[in-house]
Amino acid sequence: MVSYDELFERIREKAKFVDEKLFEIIPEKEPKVLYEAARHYPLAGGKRVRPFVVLTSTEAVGGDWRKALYPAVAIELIHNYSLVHDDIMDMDETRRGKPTVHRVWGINMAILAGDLLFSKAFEAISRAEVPPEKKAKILETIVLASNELCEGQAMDLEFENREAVTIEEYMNMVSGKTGALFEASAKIGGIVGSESEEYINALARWGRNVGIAFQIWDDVLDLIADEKKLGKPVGSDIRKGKKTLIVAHFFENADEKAKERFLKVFGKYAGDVRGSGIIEEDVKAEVMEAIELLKEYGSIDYAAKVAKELVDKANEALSILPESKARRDLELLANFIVEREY
Ligand code: GRG
Repeated sequence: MVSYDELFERIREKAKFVDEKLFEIIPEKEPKVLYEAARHYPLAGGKRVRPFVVLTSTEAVGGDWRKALYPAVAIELIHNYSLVHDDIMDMDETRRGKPTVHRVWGINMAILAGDLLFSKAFEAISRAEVPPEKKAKILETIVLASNELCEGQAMDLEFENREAVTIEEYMNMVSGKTGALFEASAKIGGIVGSESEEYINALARWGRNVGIAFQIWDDVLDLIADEKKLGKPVGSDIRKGKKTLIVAHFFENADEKAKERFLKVFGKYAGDVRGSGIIEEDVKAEVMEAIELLKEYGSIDYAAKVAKELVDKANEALSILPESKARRDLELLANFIVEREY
């Protein structure tokens, strides 16, 4: 197995430059409560993968990554904004190992902190040291990705009211919810560093496929990963009734009896079972049975295969770019996404 340590080191190195500009855009300022809430997730951590994709894409087309710093910050701000609002919609308790923004500051302030992060993204773009034509293209890319993010999120919310979704519906949802911002990250890096539409399109294709693979692999890990490495109980998506590619495949292939057995568990333990009279060990056993059903129909293997194929497709798109350390880093990152165990 390849060692990814050097790649992680480069992500951490670039993150320092990103964070310098990120906290310049969202400083400590009055009204204190608003800025504290807005700075909460950026301060709590995060891998800064999307900014790394922006900067490395600029390098991969022969550009100067420093010129891409403000656009990279804009992408991270949009990402953090979407997390704040997503956590409100899901009423999630923790994010990046800390209590969610709405839990600390209340829903109204969390909505506002999210709005601030969104508008700050456009302030970051306005500061980008690129010619006006490039700035216009960056702006268009961010706006179109934000539209798609909303559409993907809306589809995901709507899935909650359904018993099942098709593979096609899932792929459309995830393409917007996770693929669009990864595509925008790589594309914007390309715009900053190059005039070549061919290069920019290749990077965009890479980003979209990697983003989708990232989400699918996340869903696979929820079912197969080591609980300690993952930091959450195995099968938490089954407890919540999350419509993943795995579940979509199962519903398209399982017989009625198997579906019935699966539905007895799926989505039935969304909340904390403590104090409800339900025994955690029993829930665990039921969830394991549901996972066995998914295995029986090859649904987990199917999703893992789709994620790996998307990564291959992504890296193939990069083959038109000149060979470089930056291109290699993008390929490595894509490979890591479907090899990680957490
Ligand atoms: C942008 C206008 C606009 C609206 C947003 C709320 C919403 C609409 C969309 C939700 C999108 C969402 C939460 C997608 C999930 C993305 C995802 C895979 C998050 C986890 O990303 P990581 O692992 O997280 O990169 P870190 O913490 O490392 O940054």
